[in-house]
Amino acid sequence: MTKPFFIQLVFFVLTSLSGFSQSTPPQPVGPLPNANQLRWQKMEYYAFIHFSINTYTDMAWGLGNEDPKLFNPTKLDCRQWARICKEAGMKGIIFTAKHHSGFCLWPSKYTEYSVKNVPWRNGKADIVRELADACKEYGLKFGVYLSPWDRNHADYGKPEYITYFRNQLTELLTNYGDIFEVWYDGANGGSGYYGGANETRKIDAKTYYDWANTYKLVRKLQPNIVIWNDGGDRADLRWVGTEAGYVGETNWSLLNATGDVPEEQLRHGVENGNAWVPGEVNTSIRPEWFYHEREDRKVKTLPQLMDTYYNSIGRNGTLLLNFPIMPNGLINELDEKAVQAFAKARNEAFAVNLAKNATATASQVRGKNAAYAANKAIDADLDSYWATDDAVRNASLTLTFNKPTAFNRFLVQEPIRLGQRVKSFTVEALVDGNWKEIARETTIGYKRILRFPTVEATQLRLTILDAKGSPLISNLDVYKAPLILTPPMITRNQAGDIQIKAGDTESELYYTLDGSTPTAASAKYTAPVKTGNGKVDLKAITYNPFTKQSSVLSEEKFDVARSAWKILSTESKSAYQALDGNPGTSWHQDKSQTMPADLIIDLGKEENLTGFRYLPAQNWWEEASIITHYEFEVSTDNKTWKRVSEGEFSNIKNSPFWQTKPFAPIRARYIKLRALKNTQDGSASGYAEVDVVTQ
Ligand code: FUL
Repeated sequence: MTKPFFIQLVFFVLTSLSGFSQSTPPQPVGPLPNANQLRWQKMEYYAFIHFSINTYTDMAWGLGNEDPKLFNPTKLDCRQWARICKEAGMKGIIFTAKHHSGFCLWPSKYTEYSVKNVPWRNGKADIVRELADACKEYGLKFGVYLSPWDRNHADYGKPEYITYFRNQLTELLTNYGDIFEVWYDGANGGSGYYGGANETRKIDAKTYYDWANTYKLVRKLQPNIVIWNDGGDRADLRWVGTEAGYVGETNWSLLNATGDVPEEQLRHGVENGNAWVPGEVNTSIRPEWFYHEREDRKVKTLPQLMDTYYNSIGRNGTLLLNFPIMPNGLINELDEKAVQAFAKARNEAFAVNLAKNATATASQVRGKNAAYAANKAIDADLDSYWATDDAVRNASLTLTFNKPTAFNRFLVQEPIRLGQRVKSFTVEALVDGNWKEIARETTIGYKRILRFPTVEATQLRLTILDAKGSPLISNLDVYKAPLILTPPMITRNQAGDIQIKAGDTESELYYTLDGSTPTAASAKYTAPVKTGNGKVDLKAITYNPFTKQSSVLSEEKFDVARSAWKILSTESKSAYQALDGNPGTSWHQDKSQTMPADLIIDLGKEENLTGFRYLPAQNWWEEASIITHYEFEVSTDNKTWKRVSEGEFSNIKNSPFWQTKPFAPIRARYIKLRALKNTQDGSASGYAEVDVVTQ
């Protein structure tokens, strides 16, 4: 029914006088997320699970020729995986149904290289089914990883393989219920078994897979899915350019949908990008994605996991945290404990939202309308928001606490269904009557969480300095998180002296050298510990004398000291940075050095060698690249050499951590690490550290 004319007139006059027209909702500032991307973003935290045939060969990537008989998870229990994920607060699981080896964890009709040809359970198992069922039971969403690169399949590289790939995808997206996300890794390393051809096959990742048609198939089979792909075409989500567990502080959920995406844009998104492609931070709870017993002492510590949280979910990303499955088919107890502690610490940090004890006021409210008032940012309803008039780009929102309040965390959210808008903002605290700036930042997005030293204040002010449209804030929380002590960093220099460092200045450090667990009664660290030339097992804790709390333990096992080592293959003094025990410093081959490039070292005396270790330059993108293929030789006289190991450092570019290559025991005095290939053709290879393992 239309309103009588005079009411319409009064309405018109009122709206014109008071800016009431601004009581209509603000227009979106595109590009915008679609419903699947919005649903996905709200999941925030979910698991990756890596398990395959190479779990049984202790490799990062299978070669495609591994014997299916090796696959023997005697205690397999997908319900254990789901329980752990659920208790950890995760919302779903993405499973490596097929990794690069090509081995399928479901009985695909299209290949013999799968669980159907293993003696375990007489070839009757379907691990994808077991996990899909366990996810349902625990109320988790389920996703699949199907590696496009297949090192087993004879047709890989030919058009026929694309049909095979889509057939497999159809099986996975048809037979296992709702799939929330599908993952296509971009690795296309080249060499493989390929049905017995044992050769290197190169494909053009942009054209070979014909992603556009694969995506159509995916969306037809699973209309609610999100697609992750860092290979060819951009999909619904983007890789953030690293597997180290963080996205850029500036993080736009936008990208230009076509063309190559430089690493910089993966990390930060693109402010004026033409498509909504939010970042997903994928990282493993251990250095590598698959299980290696040697990494049992390298499980991410609580402070590392908390950093990962703030650097992913706290920066407008989601967190995809990986569990490697052990050969027996279970998640390791240490990993379980780590995610439990992580969940507990998050619950403690975000237990009490202090913004609840505050009143909110704003410099400007859209049409002076209560529906957009400042308190909409603290009303615990994520759908309502504080808004300003359309023309506003700069505005502030102030919380006034009912008493002086101490806090060290600030959480802020934009209603992203109307677009990501904020370009820059500050947070200030009113301390003793003066405004003190505690943060000056750029983007917000779905969620931004800031950490800063505790301040006690009567007011807190969020000022939007600039935005792509009128700023909208749907939520604002304030917390006082308890302090978490960081485990100490332990390094040993070439002379064999050990340095221990705490993450803060208040704490003390205690250590042991006899394998026992250090306490505040153990040796106190005051200066580098002289440990001579032998092997050393050092354990240390950070201890806060005021709260009497200790950190999680750090442990480093060092092999023989490198004090007598001499580098023979170069005169360059800086080459010794590869032996200095400091992972932060590195040496790179001379730029004129062509491949293969040798690093020859005299150990000073004969040793019983059983392996070598290589840590690539950690800032490799700036000056030197990472060795991916190598040969390792040893000698007693620096003349006749014996090759004791050769192969690839799989996935080292994305996971630039320590690489350990064991070999049969041998006595030698000279070692030669030969780089055959590195990540950037024609560039110099970089070394942060090179070490040996002795018997
Ligand atoms: C990488 C792969 O090559 C790794 O093996 C792992 O699956 C990771 C999630 O993606 O790039």
